[in-house]
Amino acid sequence: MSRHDVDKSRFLSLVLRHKPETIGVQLDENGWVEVDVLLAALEAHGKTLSRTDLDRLVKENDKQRFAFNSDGTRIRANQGHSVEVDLALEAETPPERLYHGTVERFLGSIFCEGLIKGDRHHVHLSPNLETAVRVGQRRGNPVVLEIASGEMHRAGHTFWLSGNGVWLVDHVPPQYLGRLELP
Ligand code: HQG
Repeated sequence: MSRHDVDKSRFLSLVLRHKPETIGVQLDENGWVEVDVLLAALEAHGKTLSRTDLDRLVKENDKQRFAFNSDGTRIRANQGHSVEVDLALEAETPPERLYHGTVERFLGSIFCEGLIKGDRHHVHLSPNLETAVRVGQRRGNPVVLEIASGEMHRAGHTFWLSGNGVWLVDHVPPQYLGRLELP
């Protein structure tokens, strides 16, 4: 993906997850916005994007952050919102183990109160180690925590799977967390 596309993709994340008001659009209760409305608003705010550009950004996004509805008339972010939306995700049974990438300086607090969602709607968990390492690396030297997700699920915690393969939960209590030694 080109540098320009990364910038455009970041701006799209800002609009579709956090601040739709920056370009004066509104997300519906499930996070969708009409593509035509979005493109017109982008243009009106000096951020012109063609439909072809948008299709490419959605298709090539490294983490599949965005999705069109079935007939391609609406678009939303797959997850990661800070604005109130109901993604209407189905609860699902997670694999036995999931992973969370973080950094050393948060561990004291994490092992005390568990993983908390902070500004996001959910705690984000990765299906594999490699992804968790990448998530942790955004903040420094990565530390990966292994989550006993099977056990947690059997104990009654709800898990959702986002449209782009990120597992979501409300909270991970510390007893389900273990630090994984990275090679
Ligand atoms: C930490 C990106 C102290 C947590 C990524 C993390 C992911 C605690 C930070 C997605 C804590 C929150 C999500 C506690 C959790 N005490 N620190 N009790 N509980 N933390 O960005 O999981 O590019 O909100 O370890 O790739 O890092 O947005 O969550 O370090 O998929 O698509 O608090 O965001 O994807 O940070 O990242 P974040 P995250 P996108």
